[in-house]
Amino acid sequence: MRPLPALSALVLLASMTVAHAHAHLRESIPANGSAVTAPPSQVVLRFSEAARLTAAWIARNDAARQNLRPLPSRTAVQTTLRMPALAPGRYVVSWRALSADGHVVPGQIWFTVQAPGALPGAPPGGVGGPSPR
Ligand SMILES: [Cu+2]
Repeated sequence: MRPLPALSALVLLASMTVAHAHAHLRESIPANGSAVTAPPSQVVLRFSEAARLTAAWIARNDAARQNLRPLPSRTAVQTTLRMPALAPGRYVVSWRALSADGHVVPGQIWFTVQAPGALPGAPPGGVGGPSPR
C-alpha cells in the first residue's frame, strides 16, 4: 500500500506548528535582576506551560557552578528549587527544562543577595569596601 505523501506532509507541518509553543519563563521569585536582603531558601520558576527541569545549577560571582539537587521530578507550570546557603553576592541560576512538547529549553535568572545592613539599592559588596558615612 502506498503512503499518502501529501497527507504525511500536512501532519508533519501541523505538529511542527504546535511544537513552536515550548515553555519559557514567565516569572520567578526572586525576580530576574532583583536584589534581596535575605538569602532565599528557594527559587520559584513559573513557565508559560508545563515543563520538567532536567538540569539546574547556581554560580556566585562567576565562580564555579554548583548543581542544584534534588531536581523536582514533576512536570509542572511552576517549579521550586531548593537553594544551598547563599552568602552575599551576585548569583546566576541556570537550568534546562523539558517542555511538554519534547523540546529542551535553557534559561537563567540572576539576583543579588545583599550583605546584612546594606542600603537598599546599594551595589552588592560595594567597590573598594564600605563607603564612609
Ligand atoms: Cu517547543
